[in-house]
Amino acid sequence: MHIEMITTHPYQDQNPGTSGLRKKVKVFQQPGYLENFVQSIFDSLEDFTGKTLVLGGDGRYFNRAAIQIIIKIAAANGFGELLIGQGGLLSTPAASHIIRKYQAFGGLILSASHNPGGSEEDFGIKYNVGNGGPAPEKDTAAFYQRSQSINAYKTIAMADVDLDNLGSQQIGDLTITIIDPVSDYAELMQSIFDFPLLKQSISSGYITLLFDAMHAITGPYARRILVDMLGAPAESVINAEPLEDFGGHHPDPNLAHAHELAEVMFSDHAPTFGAASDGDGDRNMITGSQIFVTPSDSLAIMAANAQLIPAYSAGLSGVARSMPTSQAVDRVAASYNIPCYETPTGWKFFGNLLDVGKITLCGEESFGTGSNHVREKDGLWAVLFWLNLIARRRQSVADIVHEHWQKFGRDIYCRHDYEAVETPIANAIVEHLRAQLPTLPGQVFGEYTVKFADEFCYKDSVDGSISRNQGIRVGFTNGSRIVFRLSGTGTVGATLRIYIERFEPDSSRQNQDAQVALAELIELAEQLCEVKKRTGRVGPDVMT
Ligand code: G16
Repeated sequence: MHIEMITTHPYQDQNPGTSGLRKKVKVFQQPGYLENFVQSIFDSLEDFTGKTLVLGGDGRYFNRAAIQIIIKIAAANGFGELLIGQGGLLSTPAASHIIRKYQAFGGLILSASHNPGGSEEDFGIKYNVGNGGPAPEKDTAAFYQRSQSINAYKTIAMADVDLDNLGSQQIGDLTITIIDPVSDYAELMQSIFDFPLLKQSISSGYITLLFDAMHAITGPYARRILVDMLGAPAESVINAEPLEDFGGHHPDPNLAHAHELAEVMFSDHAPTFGAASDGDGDRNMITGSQIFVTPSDSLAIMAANAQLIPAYSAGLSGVARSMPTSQAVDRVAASYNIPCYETPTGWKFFGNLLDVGKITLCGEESFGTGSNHVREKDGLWAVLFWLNLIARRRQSVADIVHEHWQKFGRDIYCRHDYEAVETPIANAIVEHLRAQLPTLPGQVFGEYTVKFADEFCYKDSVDGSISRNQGIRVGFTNGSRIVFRLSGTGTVGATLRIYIERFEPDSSRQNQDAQVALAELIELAEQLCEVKKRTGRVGPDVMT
């Protein structure tokens, strides 16, 4: 194996965001761009010679080409084995599981998640560490720092690897194994949930379902698990073929983008249960006949019912949510007397808590829920969790949600996104908010009195690391909150996210439309941040 050193020059923009490096495909196609970033990762890691690297992606445009480039760089850098999903495919949760199961050194996952794909759209790459989870901030900071001074990367001259046939081949000291991307993951799901009960509930017609794979990675996983293993009719999985451009759509599981599913679920022929997942299979949207379950409520309901699922029957050690996620799960934790942790946005912040067993379940408002079974959020796991719940409780999704609200109260919640805002304007909005923080406490706005106003700073209770500037919070004396933060996953300009919530204990007032119930707070959010005024927009681009 002849190692070549290729001279390169640094790119200034390789600072990973909330979840890896995400850019337009054209940016990644620049000479040496992907190569630099991968070499920067390897240069920042230690002691991997002869060890195993997991490699796969969501199948979007540039996935296959990127995998061939990475294989050669990994070979030149001394990895001993590459485990690659057949066709270059691996969902993010499956990659996390495979890293853990085969005790790999780490993995590279190629995805820009829910962002659109295609030659003019987005691509992404992230490194996951040996626990199967996203690299922590100290690692991503090291990757970025290395990328700023890199002047050469290592590669080898070799023919492209056949990604489509299962099996192993030897290139010098490197073993390359093409693995079935689904089977290990399907086996894991079978070990967590009550598959015989699910099979029976589906075959008896008690549960009917519709899963929208959005032409992204979960198609093959959903077909194997829901159709082949659990016996759901083939037409229960729609848009199941992974496509390089996701059929021209955003593979983003929300009511706006998963509209085909949404139309059915709110029609008079809706099945019992409907769900969708995103580009790389880690997000989930849960719906029932005539009802959409917010991700924050979904997390709380899962926590409240976890003992009905075989893998969690002994109860939960604790739960966690990202800061902007609603406080619904906090109420469940308080009533079960288990700890509830509040972390910054980004799945990587759950890793330590899961590793030391402080939490069993965790989730985010951004359509992510997961548990200690892997170190990523997991779309199909959430789907199976809900199916198992429906089968055990013998209740509709709507009844499960309404009963939960009656018992714990409802945290009425919404998120407004202003996308592709010019970066200087977005930064000025944040500065404007920051400037108000000292004077907001005590101020009264209608029925809302500000209790606290701050910028969220997180101290990891396991390793003591501190993450500052994780979003601006304005909390009110009645428990309501408005949170402002800039997204770390966009590729154009800046996305301002505004998260709004209000607690409603009165069951006669819990069935209100969220936008209506939160109208006063939405208005107040504009008063505080002036996003409409400063951008000239009339409203948010996306409301979830
Ligand atoms: C990623 C992260 C999540 C985060 C989400 C939104 O999800 O893994 O932890 O909540 O981005 O982040 P932001 O608000 O910064 O855009 P995914 O599904 O895009 O990988």
